[in-house]
Amino acid sequence: MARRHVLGMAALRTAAALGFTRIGLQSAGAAEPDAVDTAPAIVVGSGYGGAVAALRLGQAGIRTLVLEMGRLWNTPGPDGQVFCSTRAPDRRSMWFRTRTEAPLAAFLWLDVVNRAIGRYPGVLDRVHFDAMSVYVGRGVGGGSLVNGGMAVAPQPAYFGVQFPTVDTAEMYATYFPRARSMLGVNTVDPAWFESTDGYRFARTSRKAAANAGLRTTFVPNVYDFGYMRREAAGTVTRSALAGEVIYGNNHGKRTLDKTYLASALGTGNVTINTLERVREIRRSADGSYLLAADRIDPAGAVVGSRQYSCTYLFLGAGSLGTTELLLHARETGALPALDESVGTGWGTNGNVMPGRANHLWDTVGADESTIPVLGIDDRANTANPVFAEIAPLPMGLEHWISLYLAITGNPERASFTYDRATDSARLGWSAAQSAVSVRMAKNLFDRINAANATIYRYDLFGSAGKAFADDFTYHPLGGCVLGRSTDAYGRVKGYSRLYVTDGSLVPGSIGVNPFLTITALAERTMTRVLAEDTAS
Ligand code: FAE
Repeated sequence: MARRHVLGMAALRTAAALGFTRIGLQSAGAAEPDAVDTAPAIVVGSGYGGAVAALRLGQAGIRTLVLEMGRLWNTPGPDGQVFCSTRAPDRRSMWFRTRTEAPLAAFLWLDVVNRAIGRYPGVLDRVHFDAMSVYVGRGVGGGSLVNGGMAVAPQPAYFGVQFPTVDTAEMYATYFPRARSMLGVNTVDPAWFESTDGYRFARTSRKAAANAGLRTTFVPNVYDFGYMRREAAGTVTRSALAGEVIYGNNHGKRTLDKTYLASALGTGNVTINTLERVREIRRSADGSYLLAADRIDPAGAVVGSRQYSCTYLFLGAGSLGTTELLLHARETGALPALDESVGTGWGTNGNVMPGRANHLWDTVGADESTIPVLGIDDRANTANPVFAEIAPLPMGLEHWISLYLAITGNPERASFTYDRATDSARLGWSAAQSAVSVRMAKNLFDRINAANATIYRYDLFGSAGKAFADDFTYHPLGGCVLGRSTDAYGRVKGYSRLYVTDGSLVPGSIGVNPFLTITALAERTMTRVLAEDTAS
């Protein structure tokens, strides 16, 4: 396996160096071979669900094509870096935008955060719906390229409530450990955490929480903490300690292209086509699946259309991408037997982001690590369950702000509907549903402010002077919920050999950061599907 992983990494490097949009062991040669348009298995999307499917299919000897709308991220730009920094974003930062749309829009009410950029298939997208916008990663590795790397398992009891058809004991004994090991999860050394300036902000927030009688807990991560310690010691190039995260980390983070996808390519059975966006799926008379994909050029123009066919189709396009594809297929009559529940059960994982102002003597440090490692755990509070990630705000100066990403137990769910006029999906999430997350988070942070005689920051989230950013989520979940739109293993109801492996399976909330759960569920699906469905 190690040798195969190395071969996969080499294929990724070669494809990047030669500017290929098709990545596989074969493309390690000088010329890009003709594209395959028929494969036994196709995987849509290369985030967590897609990457697990690709690796396990490849290992089973099944020739597999992965279609990813984003680009491969390992070619240095003119500045010698693959990714741009959060402090000086350029066209690499966002998906076909002329201006960045950072979650934190302002500082002291000033519009100093966002910058004009050129249109390009950048790594972070913000998808706008009526009352909610959704951040997603674009590229080979999906959300792993832009996220904070927090790899947290939910509480078993909550997992059991959300997934009544899944054997909880088996998940915690087999699939969560498998996901952790494959993703390269590690933990910060507690002694180093206590001493390093990079986590002064987390220690300050921990003290404020403790003053309110609240418990904090360490959270594992896929960022290599050994690397971060060397960053702090000045022996390697800085990434987490240089403000890099939402527009990509140039070093230190074990993103999917370095883990699952490198191993998948190393099997020799997996090819990844980039800058190809699947537009529609249907089924032919012989039961195979037909896909139409648009080829996108770096300026965003559709420069061609490709048709693909496969026997086994795995959807890993994320909660938005997979739900949109299936909703479109059902509503246009391409896959009319899809269940009525497709498009429902969607939620924000209760995401809401507040900031607090600390006293002058409670400093957060100018050198914050971008990688969160602590969460305030108030999930036992049944009226207002909250797990609040202590989030960094790496501005390169002392600002006395404590920022949080609160994951509240908001029970609100929304549905997508297909809008025929625009041929797109509309999300029925309302501002009133976000207000439920705010109420829950406010309950917690009011207690922290009262115990510390501190106040909220009203200058961070736009001109309206909001204390809570409640109009975006990092954690879109649901739309094709496990056990409702699919069977208990992600097999889509109404169609054989069609599977969902991504965050759309999670019913709107998982109580903690979701990618470990998505990965573990995908591992469980692939174990079952490869044992039962592909044998004949
Ligand atoms: P995802 O990773 O989104 O992958 C879907 C892939 O499919 C993407 O590469 C898309 O470009 C591609 N795609 C979509 N539609 C199409 C199409 N039609 N044709 C071809 N390709 C397509 O899906 N979670 C954590 O657990 N811990 C964290 O610390 C954390 N921090 C986050 C920070 C940020 C800024 C963001 C945005 C998210 C964060 N998340 C975090 C959420 C996490 O990244 C997310 O739950 C997973 O990435 C979802 O995995 P999926 O496999 O569902």
